[in-house]
Amino acid sequence: MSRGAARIAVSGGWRGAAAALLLAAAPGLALAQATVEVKMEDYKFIPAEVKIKRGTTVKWTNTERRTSHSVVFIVEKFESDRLFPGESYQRKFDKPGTYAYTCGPHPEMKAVIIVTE
Ligand SMILES: [Cu+2]
Repeated sequence: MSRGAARIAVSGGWRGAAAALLLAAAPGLALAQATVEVKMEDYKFIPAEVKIKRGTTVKWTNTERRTSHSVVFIVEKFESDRLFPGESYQRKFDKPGTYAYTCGPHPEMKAVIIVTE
């Protein structure tokens, strides 16, 4: 990355300027499209609390050996498909808020996604 940037700076001109703009925009883009991972393991969501910026995607993966789980958003009364070991579900959060969720077959599994501006 740094070597490429150096070459661009040397080549200069409008092409160099455009490349510099792209590089400057890239970190913001990466942030907006970020995916945060949550594991379902030992009858727990790990981590149980996740804070993200709006526009972030959360991906839940069942890493158990035999047990299946789901993701149930309590307020919205929405349940994902049942996830068998190795399967995952993802959701993008565009609206700020606190999303408490649990697992359909295991209501003792409790966790929360906190979405900020
Ligand atoms: Cu479960």
